[in-house]
Amino acid sequence: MRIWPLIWLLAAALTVSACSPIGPPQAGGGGMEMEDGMSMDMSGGSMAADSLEAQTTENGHFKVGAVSRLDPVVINETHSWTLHIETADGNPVTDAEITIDGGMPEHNHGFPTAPRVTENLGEGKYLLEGMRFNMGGAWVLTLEISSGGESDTVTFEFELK
Ligand SMILES: [Cu+2]
Repeated sequence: MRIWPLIWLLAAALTVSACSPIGPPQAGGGGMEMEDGMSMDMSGGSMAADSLEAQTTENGHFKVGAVSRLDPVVINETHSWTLHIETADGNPVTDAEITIDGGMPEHNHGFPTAPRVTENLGEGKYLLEGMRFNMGGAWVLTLEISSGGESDTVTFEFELK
């Protein structure tokens, strides 16, 4: 019975690509992605690349902008963003260490990828690669930023609809 290993492989692949890589499987979470071009999400989801308003971090140390390089942002497409970081008084932060977190709090899952800053572009700009949204709905993107002995956090909330 040579077909069984294939079936197990397929089952494993479907499990891996299901809605919740981190939390438990969700019921009715808005759709599951099978693979590219086979999304079961009926609502899709998109937004303009510059939808996120610049924000001040929680403790006021930095001002942060985040703009997608894919316009519009659509689901199921891996893409990059440009981050822009300034001090509170408007000077570019050129030596920031940035870690990325986020996902869909309502669905209790994170990003389907592990986005991270891969390049310091100078003048306070940073390249964030590996962004991908696997369904429409409410997402958050959290940045933890360290520079000059200060560490601070900012969370962007947005919706792909
Ligand atoms: Cu979700």
